Amino acid sequence: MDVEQEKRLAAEAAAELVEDGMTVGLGTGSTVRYLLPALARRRLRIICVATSPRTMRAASELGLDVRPFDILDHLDITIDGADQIAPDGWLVKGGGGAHTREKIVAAAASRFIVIADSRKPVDALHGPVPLELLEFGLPATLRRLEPVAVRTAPRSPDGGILADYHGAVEDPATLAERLSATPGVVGHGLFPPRLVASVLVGRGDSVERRTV
Ligand code: DER
Repeated sequence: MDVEQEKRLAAEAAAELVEDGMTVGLGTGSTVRYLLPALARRRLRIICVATSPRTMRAASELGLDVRPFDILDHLDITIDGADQIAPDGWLVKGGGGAHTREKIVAAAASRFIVIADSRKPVDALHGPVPLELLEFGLPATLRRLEPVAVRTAPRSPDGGILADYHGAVEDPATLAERLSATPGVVGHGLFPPRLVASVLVGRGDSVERRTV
């Protein structure tokens, strides 16, 4: 299995869904790194919004028109990777620490397209679930979230503390509700199926397309 080829195939298939004149949300991660050149090659008149400084830099260097996400209140399409993809469309995202922005950009789009290699589909979601936490009152928040570990990695693009919830994920909807309701949690990496339009998974030398 050539994982990089699978990422590239899924990303290139997603790039073909973008049409001239669209507004496009760009995710973050190594699969999106294949999306950006595929989009740039098509020389479309599109306006893009990036979910992280590294995506913004990479997209701008390729000549894509990247604008701050304060001039638009809606996107035609958002394309992003995922860490895990459950059969019912629940996702775990946030390995790259940009999940709070990614969820905002995914939710703002008419269509959210997930691109992934064949390692990402799972039978059932499992931890860790990425978290973004407010620094204020961090010890108290961590106590409420046990089992949880704070990452040593850099902070989120908005300066939040990155951590991971290491508990069971039997029922993603219940856990998502609990995490969203926990004071101090700014964002978490559980993305519900209602956000996802379709999933493009590279498998070998082809792309499996699944509508959620
Ligand atoms: O951090 C994120 O949410 C990324 O989108 C991640 O879920 C996928 O990263 P990858 O494309 O490098 O596997």
